[in-house]
Amino acid sequence: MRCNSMTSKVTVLWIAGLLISGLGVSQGQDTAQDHGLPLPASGHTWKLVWQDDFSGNEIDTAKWELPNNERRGHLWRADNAYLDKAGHLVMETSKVGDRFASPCLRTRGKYEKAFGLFVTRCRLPKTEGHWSAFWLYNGSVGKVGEEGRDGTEIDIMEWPYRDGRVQHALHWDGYGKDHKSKGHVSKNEALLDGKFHTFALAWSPEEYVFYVDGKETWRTKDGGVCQVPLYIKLSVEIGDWAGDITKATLPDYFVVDYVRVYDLVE
Ligand SMILES: [Ca+2]
Repeated sequence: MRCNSMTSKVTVLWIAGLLISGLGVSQGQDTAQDHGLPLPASGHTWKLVWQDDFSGNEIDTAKWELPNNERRGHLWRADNAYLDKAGHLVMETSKVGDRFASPCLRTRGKYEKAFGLFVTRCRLPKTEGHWSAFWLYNGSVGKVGEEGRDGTEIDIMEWPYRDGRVQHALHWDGYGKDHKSKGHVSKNEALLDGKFHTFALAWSPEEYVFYVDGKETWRTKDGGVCQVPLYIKLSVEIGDWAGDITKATLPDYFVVDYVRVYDLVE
């Protein structure tokens, strides 16, 4: 299947190349942006330092912790996450008994890092009532003072809408009376095509830059920029922000091809 698909793709590219070669358009260049990576600063490259491509038979618990707990009126349930044995993590939202359940994966205590390029390639869920997220967090977000420098929740991708809008957000100084946040919503109707897309954050000591499919969507220094390590989270939340889960067509799936972390090196 894959070979046939590749063959036909090559054939299409070859024919397309014949058709437009007279216009001087080059074909087949494999650039960083094809993989959803923003271009590094001149003279630098992105060095891969951590990844999970979900190619095994079971979720690698040396990398990920999967909680089983109550979560805002629904369940975070480890059994709702599994590998499809075709290289993808499947995060399923479903009804289990009389409860709605979804999964969360986090690298807490296993991999925590400050700064770098954090990327996921994933296929977004379709039905209402739940939202997928790719984010960075640790308990230091609760420290009040120092703005977000001593801990910031960084939401690289949140998908509560079903019209192509995607949110990036920052939260710091806890979640009580001192809570502060900034966010940015961009719209890209291509995200509704049911295919895989990439979401990335380039986090340096000076700023955050967010990307959707390799294109910059938000650049900010809000909160003073977090200076401490955070762990990675992939999660599905159930709640009204995304609509009414009782009207959802379940199960629905958030499918993740990979998570990769890069350092910017000379
Ligand atoms: Ca703080």
